[in-house]
Amino acid sequence: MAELILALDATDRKKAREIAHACAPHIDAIKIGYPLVLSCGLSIAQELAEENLPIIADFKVADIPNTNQLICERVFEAGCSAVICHGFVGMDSLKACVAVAHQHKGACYVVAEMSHPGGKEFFSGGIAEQIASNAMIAGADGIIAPATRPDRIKVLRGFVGRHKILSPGIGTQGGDADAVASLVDGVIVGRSIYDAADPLESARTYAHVRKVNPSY
Ligand code: NUP
Repeated sequence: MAELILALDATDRKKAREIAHACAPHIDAIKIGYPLVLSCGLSIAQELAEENLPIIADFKVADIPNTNQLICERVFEAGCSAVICHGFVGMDSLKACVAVAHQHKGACYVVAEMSHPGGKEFFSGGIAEQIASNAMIAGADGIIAPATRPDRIKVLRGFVGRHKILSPGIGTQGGDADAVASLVDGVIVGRSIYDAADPLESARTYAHVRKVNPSY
């Protein structure tokens, strides 16, 4: 079954909290990132945790190992249960994120290939495969792979086995939830829910992915 993960990139605290609260019964996790955290501060994680849902910090951490460690420590101290980091910075940087995540009994997901059109420029020619493979060697809990390219999800699945694949790019970016739900462990939806006239109703229309059985 694929989890439905709300990418809460709203930049207004009140609006973000209202959307999270309204959508909570239909989603499995809330993903926060720079738009919301730079608007409201990292303390928003604790506020959103009141919905009793895991909070995934999408900071695409991509620095030297020491800085990665410091960033991830702040993320987990703030109450997040997972962090998303980049893999292209190298195994040592990746391992620093995984170590902090696991010290806090949290999870670390690694961006293997990005969902936007420009994601094909550098995450290509075997690079995404290498990142996915390194993510597994580093002990990461899974990868991020593009819902805009289901064929690529299938390829990357071969490198991560039963580890989790979380997949953004649904709706506004053109990806089809129904085309990827059986291929992944988590479907990430942002604007199509939080920018909808009725976010609750939109979350409901995606909630069926939570009942789809895996085909891998
Ligand atoms: O490859 C990626 N694509 C992507 O869209 C990796 C990501 N982490 N994301 C994030 O997923 C992006 O930053 C945003 O928070 C969410 C997708 O949002 P939307 O396009 O559904 O609004």
